[in-house]
Amino acid sequence: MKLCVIGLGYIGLPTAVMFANSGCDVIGVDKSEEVINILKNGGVHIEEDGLNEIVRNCFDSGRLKVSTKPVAADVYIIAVPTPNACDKCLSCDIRLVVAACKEILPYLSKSNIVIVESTVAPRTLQDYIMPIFEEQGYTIGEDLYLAHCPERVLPGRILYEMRYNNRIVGGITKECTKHAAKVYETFVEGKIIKTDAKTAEIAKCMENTYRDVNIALANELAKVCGELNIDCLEAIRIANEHPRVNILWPGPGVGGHCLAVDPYFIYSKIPNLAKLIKTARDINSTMPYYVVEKTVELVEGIQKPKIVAFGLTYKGNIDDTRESPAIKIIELLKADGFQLEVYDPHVGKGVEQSPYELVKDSDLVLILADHDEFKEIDYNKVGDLMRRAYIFDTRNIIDAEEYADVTVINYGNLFEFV
Ligand code: SAJ
Repeated sequence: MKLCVIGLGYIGLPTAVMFANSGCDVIGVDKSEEVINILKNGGVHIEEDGLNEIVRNCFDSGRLKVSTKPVAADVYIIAVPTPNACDKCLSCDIRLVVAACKEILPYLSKSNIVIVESTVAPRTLQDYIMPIFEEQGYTIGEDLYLAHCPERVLPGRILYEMRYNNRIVGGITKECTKHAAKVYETFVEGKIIKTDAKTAEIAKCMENTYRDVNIALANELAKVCGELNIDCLEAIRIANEHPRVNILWPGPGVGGHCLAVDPYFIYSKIPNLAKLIKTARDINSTMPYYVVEKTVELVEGIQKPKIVAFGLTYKGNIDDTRESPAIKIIELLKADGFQLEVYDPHVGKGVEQSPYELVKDSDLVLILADHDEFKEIDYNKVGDLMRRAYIFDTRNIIDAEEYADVTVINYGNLFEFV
């Protein structure tokens, strides 16, 4: 089986190597010359455990080739970004998916399979993608098979989850579903769940919306508890002792290219009905403002306070800064005129010095990502070097009892300091 994977990003590149590793001939296509050159020169442009090694093996075996242009293949997998459009409801911008479909048209032949992996709004395949191929004379389900097969992998565990997670395969027709499912049977060891395209589209958006709404609840509870002088973290821990309760954790906000984006794909379809989804988005996307407001209160009264932010990425142990609340917080603090140092070993920020050197004479360390490196820091030593040993841990990664020489502030005790 010969596959052409369009878009070699966080999903496309691992997908291409999974197929190549299972014996398929894969051409990975990316329009960025820079990405193609990095890959050809033995590197990878994204941080993901084990990815570099497996990419190299696939190149060495000759199963993976990369190019800026598509070629004729049996299967086309489209994994290009689908950001929010710049409209009022932040709908799904499918222009790159449409462009990729148009780009493969000259190479297509009868009985090819076209799979869209990019997350899209419900009904996108039916309403916008199918007509592109029909206009060329194809009958979907008879001489061309079109399906949506969203990925569900967690950044940081992509290679493992791509193989072992259950996979949704939703074709335009039953024949489309059958053909697309066969493609994934090459390497997927999880269950292959067969459905139709529009159900697959909304199911994928629902998964991330579910998580976004649950995080919003945790963030709202953190604010409410703060106002009531209650330790929110302790309360969540206790509530979670209930056999059917699993409240998530408050943080600096929700980032990444999934939770902060996909819920709008449902909301924008029917805004007057999708009220909870929008409220959750509003709660999560305004968390950086809450963190900034509290940070300002924490340094109040200090002449020219120096703040050191640990973490730029949207979550721990990855190098992905897309939609990162940390970046928003840093931008807002800088705009307010604060003197700020930023340290994030995963994106090479501030690494010229050690974190201990960076915190010298600072008044507040602000923890914004839960990288393992941050958990290994000796915060007593950090405290000794700071001018005022305050740490605002928005990720709740430091055990305050372990460190007597610093004041650890988190969503459990923030109300005592502001
Ligand atoms: N977060 C919190 N509190 C929590 C949990 C997470 O504030 O208790 C924050 C994180 O710090 C981060 C954001 O939420 O900023 C999102 O992180 P995440 O780990 O929940 O999810 P993603 O965006 O990295 O990956 C999600 C996953 N979806 C679900 O868990 C439903 C993944 O399986 C999807 O494949 C991925 O989106 C995607 O590509 O859609």
